[in-house]
Amino acid sequence: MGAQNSKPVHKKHSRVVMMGLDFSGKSTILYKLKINQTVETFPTVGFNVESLEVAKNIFITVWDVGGQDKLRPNWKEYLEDTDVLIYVVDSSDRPRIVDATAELLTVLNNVNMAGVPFLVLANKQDLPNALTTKELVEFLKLENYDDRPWEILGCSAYTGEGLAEAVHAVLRLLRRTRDP
Ligand SMILES: Nc1nc2c(ncn2[C@@H]2O[C@H](COP(=O)(O)OP(=O)(O)OP(=O)(O)O)[C@@H](O)[C@H]2O)c(=O)[nH]1
Ligand SMILES: [Mg+2]
Repeated sequence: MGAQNSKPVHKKHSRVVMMGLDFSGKSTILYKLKINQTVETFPTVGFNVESLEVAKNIFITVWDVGGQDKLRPNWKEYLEDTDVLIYVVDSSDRPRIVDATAELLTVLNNVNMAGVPFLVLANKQDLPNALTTKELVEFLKLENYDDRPWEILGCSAYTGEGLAEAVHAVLRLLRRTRDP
């Protein structure tokens, strides 16, 4: 059962797409969630996909799509039927925040993404120069997205900090997706 005032997740298998610039830590996050280990990753060409049981009998299928600039034109192929977008940001990569902002806008403007809720993961919070979530709300212009639910959370795929909260946030957002 969901919490009071929120409907239960309506599907047993939900589709979650994880995007973000290359090197932001998407694959590291995916495998930390899946096997609870920090694995050595290589830049993803194409995608990784894993199914996770996030609550009893509630599964999400997470599509982790390679983020190198030459691969970003392919992102649109993954968006159909998406229930929640996870957008991963390298919080220490200040020079590329502008790119991260533009790419997020492109994804959310896609016709398949109308009203789809999203979670921004401000990854690499273990690094000393990491931007805070408050700063990222501003840089990513998140307040502009008043047409859908969204959340932002800090995390570190290295330490695992924030990842349990991230899963809870995805569950919350899934309860707020449009009715099928
Ligand atoms: N310090 C720190 N480094 C991290 C963290 N998460 C990932 N990394 C490192 O960041 C680099 C990129 O991680 P990946 O998971 O391969 O990044 P990606 O977003 O999947 O990249 P693409 O597949 O090219 O889109 C790797 O060297 C990771 O070890 C983190 O939380 N903290
Ligand atoms: Mg990857």
